[in-house]
Amino acid sequence: MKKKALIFGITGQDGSYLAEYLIKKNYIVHGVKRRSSSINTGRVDHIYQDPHVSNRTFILHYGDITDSLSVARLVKQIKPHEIYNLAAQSHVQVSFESPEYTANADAIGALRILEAIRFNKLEKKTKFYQAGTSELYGLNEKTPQNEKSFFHPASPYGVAKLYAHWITINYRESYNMFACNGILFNHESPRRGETFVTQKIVQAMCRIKQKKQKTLYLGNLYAKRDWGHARDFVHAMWLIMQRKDPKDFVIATGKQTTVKNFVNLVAKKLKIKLTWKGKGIKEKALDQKGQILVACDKAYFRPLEVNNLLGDSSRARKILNWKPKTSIRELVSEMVDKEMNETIG
Ligand code: NAP
Ligand code: F7E
Repeated sequence: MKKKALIFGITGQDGSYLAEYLIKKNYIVHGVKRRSSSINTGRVDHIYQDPHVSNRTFILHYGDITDSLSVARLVKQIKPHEIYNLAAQSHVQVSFESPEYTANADAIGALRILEAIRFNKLEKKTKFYQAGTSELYGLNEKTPQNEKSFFHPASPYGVAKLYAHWITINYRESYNMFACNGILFNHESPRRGETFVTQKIVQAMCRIKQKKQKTLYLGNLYAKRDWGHARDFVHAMWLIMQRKDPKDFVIATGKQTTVKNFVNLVAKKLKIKLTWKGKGIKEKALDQKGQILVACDKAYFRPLEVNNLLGDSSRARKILNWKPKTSIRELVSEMVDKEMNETIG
């Protein structure tokens, strides 16, 4: 019998890679998408199967993580072996603008799924994965961060995810459920949302190369992130769920890059020569003709910044035998190639 997985957040970056991965592993994948006025399935259209096809391995359902009834109904109807909770308002800066919604989706959303498993008496059958984040470490700048490092979230997003982290552990300890957290550091891909910094840089630099845009405006150039590839990271999610005992794992590359260096890597790939000048908000990157290609804009600075993230994933490397396959240069190359191929002409 094929295993059934239920993915909340199927239309997102990770949901799409995870669905592809599980279909290849012979799962039947059920995904939850929310209703929107324009179509939001672009990342999974290539694996879509018409409802009239018999023995479908990819099935989409409407639902919303802020709607307990739809969550409970789907869990009851599908009775999945594995649930991956990837659904979230996942943008840190937006969480300062919409803190209440972020708490509802990112914190209580996890509780709704856990309760639906319990309410439907599926504790023994259904395993639960919670999409945890390096944003939990926040102001704890002591690197590298691992499963034992203390949490000090620095945004409504981070605080909401802290609740989700602990409620997952609480259900595991209270009800003996297989419920676990992957504490994933930043991971990117050509499918990354356009307002996250890596994709924003790639898209703008490609447009600059094609003379369709003059300047890229950014916020803090000196934030350091541990950037991996989403494809490698969804593999870790699956490995976490295959264990006999539920355990939480940090997933990271163990290598750190600043936002500014990410700009330099993209410029290098596009053969754009940049010269950096100035300091603070006045820092700029110019091309050989003296045109300003990159500048800072206060609008992109956050009320509170997470400056220094670098993960130590030795537990995952030892117990799960997981390690990242993609270097940051390969990641940049893949993102730039995809963008250039799509926008040529
Ligand atoms: P993403 O691209 O922003 O995808 C988020 C997904 O959640 C989308 O499918 C979105 O649907 C869905 N969603 C949002 N609100 C929802 C709601 N109320 N009900 C149902 N679905 C909802 O995020 P991602 O990069 O794939 O990340 C996946 C998960 O990992 C998120 O929980 C994120 O917080 C967490 N995480 C991400 C990273 C990273 O670096 N990527 C690192 C650590 C943790 P729409 O398409 O309709 O918006
Ligand atoms: O910012 C700085 C910004 O928005 C990265 C989410 O997936 O990873 C992601 O959160 C850094 C920050 O990602 C701009 O201040 C500078 O220091 O790409 P980001 P994030 O905040 O790290 C974690 C692990 C998650 O869990 C989240 O869901 O880049 N930065 N200038 C900028 N950031 C943005 N977005 N835009 C700028 O113009």
